[in-house]
Amino acid sequence: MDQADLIWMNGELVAWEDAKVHVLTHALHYGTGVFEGIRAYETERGTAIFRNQEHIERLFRSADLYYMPVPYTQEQIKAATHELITANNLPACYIRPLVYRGAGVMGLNPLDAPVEVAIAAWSWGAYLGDEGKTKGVRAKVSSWRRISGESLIPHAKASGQYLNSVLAKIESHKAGYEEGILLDSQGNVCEGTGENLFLVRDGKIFTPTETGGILNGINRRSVMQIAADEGFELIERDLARAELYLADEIFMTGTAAELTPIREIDDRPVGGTGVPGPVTQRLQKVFDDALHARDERYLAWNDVVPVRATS
Ligand code: PPE
Repeated sequence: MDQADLIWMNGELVAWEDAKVHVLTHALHYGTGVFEGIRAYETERGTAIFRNQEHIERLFRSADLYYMPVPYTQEQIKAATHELITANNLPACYIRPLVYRGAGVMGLNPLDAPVEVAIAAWSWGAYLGDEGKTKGVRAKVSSWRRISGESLIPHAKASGQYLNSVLAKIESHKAGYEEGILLDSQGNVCEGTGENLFLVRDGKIFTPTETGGILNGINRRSVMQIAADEGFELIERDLARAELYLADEIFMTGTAAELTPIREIDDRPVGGTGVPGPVTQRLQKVFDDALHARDERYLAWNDVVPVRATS
């Protein structure tokens, strides 16, 4: 990975190589952490963090769902993201806030373990490759089902829950695909290992509902807003696996992946040709403009860092 100079750890900026934890950190043993993935873009207004407030709100909600009181306010975390970007002089970056149970208590009751917070930032290119973003990726329906609300809290972005995504990602890579698509416990289409999923059929856009155990992505909601503003009909409903094969277009959204088309699903070229279709291309263009503060309609989504990065 592309290292930066400093990491924000419990209120201090420390050198990247000194941002360490004890091996008895509770989260390391039991997955008791929650995190966010946020991107900041180089824009004409300076470095702009995309929907920073919404990500910080979700971080706090995830922490609350797992009984972790965050020892900072949302305003302090937001100020920390600005401070970190400025201190590292990053014009564009991926930001990873992590709230976790630290060391001091062993066993499954973590309530007496300290809650710690770290925020790292580094530059991270196209998550599924540059070619993936333009031409689309090859995906495979995973044999692993997405975690369900019967055992965990799919709405939370919690560290331990990602073992589910890790299994699906490894399986898809070993089989020669770039991404795995997980069905939910009912067998309906759910999402990618780190992305929400949309499909287009006869000009209409479809995406799974929140009750199916998806992580309700911030980019999912952004693209839904853009689709509505662009006059597309968008329907949230359960989607059968076969609808992936019948789709004219399929794409995924996520902070890391941004908007990435799927060109092949289970070895079938999407829409017959595998070439990203017009709806995907239109949404990708407007979304990219929104990310880079180029679209007047969405400027409220761009949280501009007050100090400009110098090159
Ligand atoms: N589902 C999952 C399971 C998920 O991890 C993400 C984000 C999304 C949907 C999309 O959410 P949003 O980013 O709010 O639109 N995945 C993050 C982690 C990726 C990683 O490899 O780490 C991300 O994109 O930052």
